[in-house]
Amino acid sequence: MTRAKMIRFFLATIFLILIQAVALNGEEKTQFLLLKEQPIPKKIGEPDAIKFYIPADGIYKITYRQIKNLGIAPEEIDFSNTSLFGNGKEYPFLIVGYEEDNRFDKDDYMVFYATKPRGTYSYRSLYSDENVFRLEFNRRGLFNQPQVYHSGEAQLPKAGDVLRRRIHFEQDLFLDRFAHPFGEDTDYCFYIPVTWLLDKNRRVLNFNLPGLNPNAVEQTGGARIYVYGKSELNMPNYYDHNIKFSINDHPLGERRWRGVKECLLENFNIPLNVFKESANEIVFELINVNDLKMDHINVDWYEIEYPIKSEAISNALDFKVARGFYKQTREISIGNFSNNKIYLYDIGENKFITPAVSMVSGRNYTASFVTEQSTVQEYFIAAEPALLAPSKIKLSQYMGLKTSQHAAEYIIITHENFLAQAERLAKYRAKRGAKTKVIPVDYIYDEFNGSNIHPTAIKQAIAHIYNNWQQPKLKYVLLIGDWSWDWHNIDRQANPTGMQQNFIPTWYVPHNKIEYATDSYFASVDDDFVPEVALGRLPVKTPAEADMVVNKIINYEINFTQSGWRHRVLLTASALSDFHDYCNRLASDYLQDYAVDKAYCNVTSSLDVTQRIIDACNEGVALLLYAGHGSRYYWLTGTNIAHSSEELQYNFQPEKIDLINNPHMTPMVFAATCFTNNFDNPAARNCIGEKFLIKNNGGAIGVIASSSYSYIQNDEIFMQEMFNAAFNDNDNRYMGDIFLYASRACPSEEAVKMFLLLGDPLTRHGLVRISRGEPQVKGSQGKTTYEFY
Ligand SMILES: [Ca+2]
Ligand SMILES: [Ca+2]
Ligand SMILES: [Ca+2]
Ligand SMILES: [Ca+2]
Repeated sequence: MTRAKMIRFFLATIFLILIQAVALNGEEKTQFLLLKEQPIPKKIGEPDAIKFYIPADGIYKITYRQIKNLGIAPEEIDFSNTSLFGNGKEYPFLIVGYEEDNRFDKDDYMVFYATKPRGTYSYRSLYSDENVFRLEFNRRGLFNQPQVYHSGEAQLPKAGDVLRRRIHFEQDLFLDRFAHPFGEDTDYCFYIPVTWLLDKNRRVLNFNLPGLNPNAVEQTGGARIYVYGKSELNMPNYYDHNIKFSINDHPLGERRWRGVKECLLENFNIPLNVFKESANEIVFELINVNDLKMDHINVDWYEIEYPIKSEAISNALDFKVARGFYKQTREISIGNFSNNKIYLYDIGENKFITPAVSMVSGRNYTASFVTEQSTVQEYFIAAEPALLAPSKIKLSQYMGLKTSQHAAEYIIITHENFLAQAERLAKYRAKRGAKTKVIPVDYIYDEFNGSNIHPTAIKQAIAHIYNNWQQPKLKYVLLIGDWSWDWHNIDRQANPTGMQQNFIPTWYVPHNKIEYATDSYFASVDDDFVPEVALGRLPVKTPAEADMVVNKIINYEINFTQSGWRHRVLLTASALSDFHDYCNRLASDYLQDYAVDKAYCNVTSSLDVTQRIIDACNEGVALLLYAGHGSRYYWLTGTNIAHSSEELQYNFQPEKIDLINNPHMTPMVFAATCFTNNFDNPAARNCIGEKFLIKNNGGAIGVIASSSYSYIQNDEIFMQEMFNAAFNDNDNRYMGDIFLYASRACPSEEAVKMFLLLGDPLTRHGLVRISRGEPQVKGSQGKTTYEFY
């Protein structure tokens, strides 16, 4: 290909991908960039954009030094060929001090308006407290085009007392995953519960309304209240939820509804004299219908709209012009600024306006501009001292993930904290012939989601790689990093130190009024949950944990020649004959050529199954199956369903794994029970699956189990397919092969979604038939001559 041809080809590819990206998203709230112009193709490895991490709504200032610190010379940026993106759209930006000399030099700075993330249901995003705005290179944008609306000597009528603002009150003080709307980005972080329990049926929140203007033209204020019904009565003729709302003893209205469902109350006719500038009270009170006293509602957020004075509050003001002010050209003046560098942004029109600034007295400035709008317009104005700084500024590097020029059959998607470990594992795999690529997850967000964290970006990246990269086709995906459903670290009882647990997101699907984590979402390259690639996760939280697991994975394969343990299979079950029968069936159907050890609980026997698991692991076993009752913290290997902590100690708990010492003889663990792989629980204490995997030189090499509630029938079918894959099909040499086979063969969609592989899918499983004699691998201990490909 000639250079010109290559460029044309490259352009066409990028264009197609972008078209596809837009088309795929259809009507969804897409974060893909809507382009006005064809971008110039980017070079791999070059800085692609500057990323600004935005924690709050406001006008931001970026200094020369902040950009220089990234290793970029601000003087050399061609601002006529850059553009600012955020929230899936383009934003205007100014470079103050650019006009005089066409250079961004030392005392110059960049100014733009940006907003924090908002979810569909709340003002918070489920995945991040920060939004990312990107200054993208090689793309013409809305640079330095402020509209001067002020004539300076305009003899226009002055608009007084027509400004209003809205404050959104939302604090995420507790989690309630049993009562929230299902779907993408749903909010289960609530403000306060209102319930008959513990006399919490009347709850009061206080709020202030700074700048309240009692002399406003419009003598009303408004309120929006969003609550969520949690309880259900299931009684005919009764509503599940009955609540009334008031502000400062003024009733706002009542709401009655049924079901675990949201309810929005809106009232924009609240007399202005109800409100005070400070110490207002909003009251949420349950109504006692027929003395039932059974109702539980969670308050998510409320908003107050109120008239304000034409004065900045601490040098900034978000405001809109009142409805009664349509179609009149008037001058608006906002006073009380302590600095004359004032920036005014028109939110609806997405543009900066240059206001006229006049000094009232020594350090008191007023900014004026003209409105001639026919609809309500919202603005944000701020003077220099109130300009905000991003929480972080980073460079985005272009890796070319969306092109088709790479190839990998095995990719590791890692959080940047574990990059060194990911690269070490990838190097080991590559040495054995696997075409491998490490992708820091931020690169995926950069190229697929405008740099914002979202699981959909990971799914789209995997699908793109599967469909468009060169041969060999993608088959194995490893995610390195834990995730917790408590992104905001609210539940400090579960996670007292507040340690970070959110590295690589998972996907949530509803089940019995709660949600559970599924990674099959990522492994399916189309819209269903049936995987096309074998995907596993290492749910590690620290580089030390990542080191521990990566070392274990490598050492396990290097030490394969220690062979006796590889014939052994341990089947364990809790005290119910159904489980015993089922294990016996698996043994007779699949395990004729293996040394099978069975340890079943029985009410009449004193067999210590917990101890048998520990002993068998210490002696060496290639596969451990548990079938029975269980939770994240126990397999029910004691004789009764035990719930007190004393009874539980006879069961197999995560801490029992500390008693296992089995370096290089680490089994695969299959669990046909609930919650063994409930890795996304925010509790600092790891679940059984995590504990088995994250253990130095021992424990398990991989755990295939459910992240949530599961059912005996589904579990049985899934396990049967796992055994089919492991024992009947010689092509399934890797853990991921077994997991992928079972996930594709299992007819229960729910089981496919719930079962997760905690481990590296490209880890060779240890199982070897007795009849085959010694393991069919070349080399000797400590040598690295095995051929996995
Ligand atoms: Ca300059
Ligand atoms: Ca909330
Ligand atoms: Ca699929
Ligand atoms: Ca975890």
